[in-house]
Amino acid sequence: MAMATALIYDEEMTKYKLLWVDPACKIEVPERLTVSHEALVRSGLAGRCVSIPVRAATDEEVLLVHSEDYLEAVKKTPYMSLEDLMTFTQQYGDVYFHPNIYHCAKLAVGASLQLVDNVMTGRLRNGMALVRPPGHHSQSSAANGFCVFNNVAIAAQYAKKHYGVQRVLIVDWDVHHGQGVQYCFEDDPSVLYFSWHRYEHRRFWPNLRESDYDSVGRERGAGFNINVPWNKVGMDNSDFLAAFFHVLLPVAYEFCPDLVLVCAGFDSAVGDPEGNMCATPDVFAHLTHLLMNLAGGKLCAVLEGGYNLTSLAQSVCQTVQTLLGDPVPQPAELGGPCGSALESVHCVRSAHRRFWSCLRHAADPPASQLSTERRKASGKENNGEEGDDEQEEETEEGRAEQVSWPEPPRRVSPPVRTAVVLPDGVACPDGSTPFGPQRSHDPPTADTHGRCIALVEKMVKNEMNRFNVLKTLLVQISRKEPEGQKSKHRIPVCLKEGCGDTAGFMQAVLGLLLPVAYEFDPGVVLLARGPDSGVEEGTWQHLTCLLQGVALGHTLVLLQENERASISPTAASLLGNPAPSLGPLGARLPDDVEALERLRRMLQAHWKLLQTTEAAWPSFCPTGTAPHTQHDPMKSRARLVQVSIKPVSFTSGRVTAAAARVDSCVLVPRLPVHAVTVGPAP
Ligand code: X5A
Ligand code: ZN
Repeated sequence: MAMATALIYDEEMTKYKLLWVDPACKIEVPERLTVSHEALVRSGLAGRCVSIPVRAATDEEVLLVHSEDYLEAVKKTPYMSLEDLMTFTQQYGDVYFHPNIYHCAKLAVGASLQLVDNVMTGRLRNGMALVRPPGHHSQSSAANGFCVFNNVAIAAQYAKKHYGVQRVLIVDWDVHHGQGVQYCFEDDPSVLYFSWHRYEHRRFWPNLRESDYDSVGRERGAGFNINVPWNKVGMDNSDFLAAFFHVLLPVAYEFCPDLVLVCAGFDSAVGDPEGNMCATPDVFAHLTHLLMNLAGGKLCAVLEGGYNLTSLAQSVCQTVQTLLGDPVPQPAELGGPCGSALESVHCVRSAHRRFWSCLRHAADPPASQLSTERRKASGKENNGEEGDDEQEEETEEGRAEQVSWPEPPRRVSPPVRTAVVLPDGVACPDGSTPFGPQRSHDPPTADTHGRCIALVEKMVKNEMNRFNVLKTLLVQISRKEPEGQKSKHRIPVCLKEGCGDTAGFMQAVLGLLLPVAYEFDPGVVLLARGPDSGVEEGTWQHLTCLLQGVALGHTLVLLQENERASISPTAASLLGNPAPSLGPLGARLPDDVEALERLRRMLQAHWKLLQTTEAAWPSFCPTGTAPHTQHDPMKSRARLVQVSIKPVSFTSGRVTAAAARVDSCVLVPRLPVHAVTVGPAP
């Protein structure tokens, strides 16, 4: 498969602007595109992408989503006087026209279609289109919210028509609700639309009843429209990741798209005057990474909003760098989702539980009396203080652009991405580097055990975390029964039919392992596969890929010597190749879903990212204390978290010296796996 990432940009799309005074539209400026593109050029990322020319969409393509009358009306705008343009504009909400916007809108659609063409033909792996005007608010016969034609909706229809794509996932991480996309696919089960958006119980633009969590789609499309309304501003990385772990990802894996389109708006990032959210630009690296193994890696991101030029440019860079396959940054301090976010997640999960097997055990809908609408003081952003919501918003509105945040740390591509330690006579997989005595400058540890240790040392060099302690996440996949005491740091997951049940396995990975891994924030991940684990190769690759979201991708994989066929697929995953599509996941075994739910509820007092419901709700926390407000002194001292999916046993030891830097590796030790000792100082 082709490795490259497409970047589509054309300066022409900067050549229109607001020609009159309109406070609602003044933030949508040409510089949004120039700063984003310049940042990509300056950081060297643009140079690593394949640049694809834009083209103008044809009438036929625009008509895939829009009405003829609307297209004909927009066609006349290049010839209108300023006054006529203003009048034409007035029939729509929060949008402006300009003599050149029709031309740019055709290019924005064409750019999105160029991206789809390149990705669907397999010429390029994935890509991003930097476009203006944005698209997700525009509707069949209406411009809206700076949008003229619905770029992403047209792209989805086009992919279905020209490539016979059966299932498209549209992820709309823009801070506004893409109601135009929702209207387009509401009754269409072949397009799953997910959108989170600032809502504030309908007080935020576009103030639509149908943006709430209970708009799930209709008729055959019921279940294929997922709205996560944010009812407070100030949502942060934890809130966004919680929505991914507990809503989007399980459903997306169950849905199994052939193509992923992202309405990539960055007004959901910190500093944006529209969103007033607190997610840092590096969260987009994680959002991108978590989607990159769906649809065999076929992901097309199309720019939507983003109005703080600094935060926008940084977020665009994070997204593109992740598409290029560079290791993702360490997830910033994840304190767990706030009460209001949890309430939203809870509502969405219960609204969708009848459609998706992965949500079947979601909690009942909340009693309306307990809604955040009535409890202004809940959530972290106004910590216990009573206050008038409206007034508070205005203050925050004014502050948004003055908020400061640290520039995301530079992300580096390691010189050696994946090293392998192999028994004699096993060929080194493509793209990997053999590690061992065959390289003269390596330590003279001839045995595999010694080489394992030396490799771990290399991986963690200069990557000690802020406590200056090496935290290790140990993930063991095995057929054996779990042994030893369960605790918050030792989590055995037992699946009824073992790891061969892909639906159950992925549920455990997405809903339990990843949230714990992200919150734990390890310095290194040890992923060990015991003998005859029963896990399918493709599923294993997904696990390997997904776990690289933590520990800067420092992943050590241990395979059994007799599983040589797994070496290449594993190395491919460590090298950043997308895992193969798993096919739509069937129903999870009720026993497994229930066991996992039970485990999650048990652990969520400690691991806040496991929460899917506000713990203060009576059914889950009879005492009424929210566990996530308690500080757990043990957590910062914990150095090892072990998640075992039918575990084998490991012992802790000490890692000492260090040498050159390696990011990930595959090991096929001669010794039994349990002889490898890695861990904290005693
Ligand atoms: C694409 C986008 C926002 C429109 C806001 C109007 N549109 N108040 O972010
Ligand atoms: Zn937006």
